[in-house]
Amino acid sequence: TAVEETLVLIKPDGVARSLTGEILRRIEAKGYSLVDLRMLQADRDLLAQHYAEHEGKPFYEPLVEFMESGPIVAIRLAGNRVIEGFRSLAGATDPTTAAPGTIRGDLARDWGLKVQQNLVHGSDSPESAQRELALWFG
Ligand code: DAT
Ligand code: MG
Repeated sequence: TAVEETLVLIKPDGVARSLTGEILRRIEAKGYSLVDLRMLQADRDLLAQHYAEHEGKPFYEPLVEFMESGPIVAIRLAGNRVIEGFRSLAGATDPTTAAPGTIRGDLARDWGLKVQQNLVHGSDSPESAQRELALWFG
């Protein structure tokens, strides 16, 4: 069977805070393979498709506005069990309670905003990974 792939995004807060290198370092040090990588400014249409599952939730609008606010680094990442493994590296959604040792736990915090600025996105299932990789990498 083919090696698993996932979509990782370094969100606008990660790029703005110059944490791109630190985040890539952690991913590479863990042993996953960078297959493709691009920096882009996401438009609303792409973000609406990416976050379709969250439409209508209270944090949806602030989330899309935040994701539109600056450049994003999109990564096609490969490795056995990389979907689960990257989410483990990233830590819990809420950076305040994300475990120390994780990207979010070590490098992100609550800024008192309506949306969690938690540095990274990782696909949550094989189905999501396929769908999201097609959106961001075509
Ligand atoms: P994850 O990014 O850990 O997969 P998710 O898919 O549930 O989390 O949510 C997508 C993003 O939306 C998340 O990274 C940050 C934001 N978010 C989620 N739940 C939130 C909440 N209760 N309050 C504010 N922002 C939230
Ligand atoms: Mg998610």
